Order: sequence, then structure tokens, then C-alpha cells
Amino acid sequence: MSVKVYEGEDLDLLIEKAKKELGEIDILYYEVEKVPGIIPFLKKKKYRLFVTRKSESVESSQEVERLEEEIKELKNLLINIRESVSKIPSQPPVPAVPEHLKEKVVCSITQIEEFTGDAVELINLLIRKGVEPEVAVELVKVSCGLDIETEKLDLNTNTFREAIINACSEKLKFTGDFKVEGKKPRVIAFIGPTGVGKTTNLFKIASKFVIEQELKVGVISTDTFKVGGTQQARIYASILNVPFYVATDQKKLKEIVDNLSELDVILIDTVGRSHYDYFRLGEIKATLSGVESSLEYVLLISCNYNTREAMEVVNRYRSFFPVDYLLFTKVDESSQPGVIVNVGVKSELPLSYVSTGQRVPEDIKLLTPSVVSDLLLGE
Ligand SMILES: Nc1nc2c(ncn2[C@@H]2O[C@H](COP(=O)(O)OP(=O)(O)O)[C@@H](O)[C@H]2O)c(=O)[nH]1
Ligand SMILES: [Mg+2]
Repeated sequence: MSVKVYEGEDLDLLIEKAKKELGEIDILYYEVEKVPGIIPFLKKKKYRLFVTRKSESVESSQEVERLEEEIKELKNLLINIRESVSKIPSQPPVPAVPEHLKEKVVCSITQIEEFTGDAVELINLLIRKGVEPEVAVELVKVSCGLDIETEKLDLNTNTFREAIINACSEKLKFTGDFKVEGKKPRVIAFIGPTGVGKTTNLFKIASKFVIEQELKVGVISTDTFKVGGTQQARIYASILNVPFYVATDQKKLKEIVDNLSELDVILIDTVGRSHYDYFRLGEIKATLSGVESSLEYVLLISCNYNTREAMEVVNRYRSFFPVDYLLFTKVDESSQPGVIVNVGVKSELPLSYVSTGQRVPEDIKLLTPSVVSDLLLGE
């Protein structure tokens, strides 16, 4: 609000002048002063008029009202917060963070306080890559010894890479390269949520068997649901020159598998279903049940899932299928490859391959401790 002052000898003239200049006005105040004129006993009056524009004063009073309203709301909010806080049971005091850890601590102090030096740094690096704090602590512990000076655990390896490799070798299981040994044919079903990469990665694995191991491979698709599902698979199969079949039910699938007993490997592509859809997962289970006895199940998990989502997928699928191992996809799209380690540790399932892109067949890597270490260190 801006106040304007007018000075003159005639109050009415001053008001008129103010109205002319400002439009509608509010008179805030005026004062009169007697000043001596030419004739000493005839003092003149001098007026000082303080006015403001009417709209401004309205605006400002509205502003005051708005502010008062806000203050009222804030007061109520404060009362509510006080009430809720008073209902929370009192917590034990949080231990103070030691000075040397203040900058680096990203996992809870109770988990990290038994470590020092490089061990702390590695724990934090793993956490930044999506490894859960408890898992990171467990992994780093594998390569730690007691630092006599600080009486805390520190890395006893020369490099982080070495420490991660040791940890993965001890805490994770790996399938190693898929080979065909013993009973033939080896029958593997690819299961997992829609779009996770079952069809593309099935053909990457198929080409490993065909090109690298010169084995006889057949592919059966049960994915008659997804639009273009079998078409995409048919094209890959023809490029790879492997026989391709479509099975729509349990009886048909069994028939086809029985007829392919001469092959070394049979790969079964399944329809993608949401893991929330119990009924659909039941349908896949029913279709596969005809060949169940000889079947291996590889569950595909996208590295785009966070650990909670990934474990939910693992648990749902495991409640339907005896999952044998995991294959991770889309690691190229994720900045948190730690999900591989978390799920490997939590599910105790062996890790097979990791898909690193969309190209078939080259974008796939066998998971080993050293590949996991490369992924975590961003190499
Ligand atoms: N970026 C990336 N894309 C992938 C990867 N694996 C599969 N895809 C893509 O994910 C999409 C779905 O794959 P698809 O095999 O059809 O999934 P399905 O529904 O599980 O059979 C396709 O566009 C694939 O090219 C991967 O590792 N990285
Ligand atoms: Mg598919």
C-alpha cells in the first residue's frame, strides 16, 4: 500500500487534486499547521493530507484477511502435529554419528559402525548401486579383517573388485554356462512377467546352444496371447534355423515334447502374465504340467524393478513353479544393478545370465562373480 501526501492551504482543493490523480481515494489522515503570513496576526492554515488509492486499501485489507486465514490454518496444523507427536511412544536416543563417518554414512549407523576405512567406502559404493544396506554389510564382511588401531573391520583385499568377487563367490550361487550333460533333451521353460524379455532372451540362449555348442535345439511357444507373440518368435527361429512349434494346451505341449526326444535342448517360451494374476499363472502352470517332470524353470527378472518388486515377482512365481534359477534383463537400462545381488542373496536361487540390451543374440552375458563386480563398479 502506497501513501501519498498532498500539501496546500485549501483542504477541499487537496482532496479534489488527490481524486483527480488517484481516482477513488481513502483519506488516512490530515494535519493542519498555522504558518505566519505577511501580516503577523493573520496566520494562514497549511494542510497536509495523507491518502491512499481505494483499490489498494481494499487489496491490502483482502491480503490481511488472507494472511490471517493462513495463520489460523498454520495454528491448527501445529496443534494437530503436537497432538500426533504426543501420541508417538518415546524413542531411545539415536547414537551420535562419529565425526569421521559423517560425510559418508548412508546406511544406518548401527550397521556400519563396526567398519572403518575402505570397508566403509565400499559399503557406501554398493548401496549407491542399489545393494541393500544389510546385504552390502554382509558382502563386505567377507573380505574384512580387524584393524588393530581402530578395532574395527577393514578390507583385507587390495581392490574393491577383489572384495566384491570374494563376496559374490561366497554369498551367491551361479549356474555357469548352460551345457547339455546327462539326460537329453534338456527342457527349459522361460517364465516371468510380460515384457521382461522372455522371447528375446530365449533366442539369445538358443543361439548359444546352436552356434557355440553346435547342439540340436527346438523352440516351443505357448505365447498365443500376446499380439505378435508367436510371430516374433517364429522370425527368430527361422533366422537361427531351429524348429519352432506352438502349443496351446497341456496335451499339445506334451505331444510336441515327446516328438522332439532326439533334440539336445528344448526351450519353451511362455505367455507373459502379470504376477498379480493368479488365475493366469495357474493357466501357464496347467499347460506346462504335461511335461513337468523333465522341466527346468528359469525366471526372468528386470533390473528395472526395485528389490521389493523383484522379490514380489520371485515369491509369486515360486508359489506356482519350482523355479530353478534366475536370468536378469535390461541391466543396460538400470543404474541400480544391485538388485541382482539382493535378489540372489534373498532368494538363494542361482544366477544364470544377464541381458545387456536388445540385440539378439549378442546382448547377453553369463553371470559370474567377476561380471557382477564389473556391473557394480560400473566397468
Ligand atoms: N534395453 C533392453 N531391452 C530388452 C532387453 N531384453 C529384452 N528387451 C526388450 O524388451 C521388449 C520385450 O521383450 P520380449 O522378449 O518380447 O518380452 P516378453 O514379453 O517377456 O517375451 C523387447 O522390445 C525387447 O527387445 C534388455 O536386456 N535390454
Ligand atoms: Mg514373449
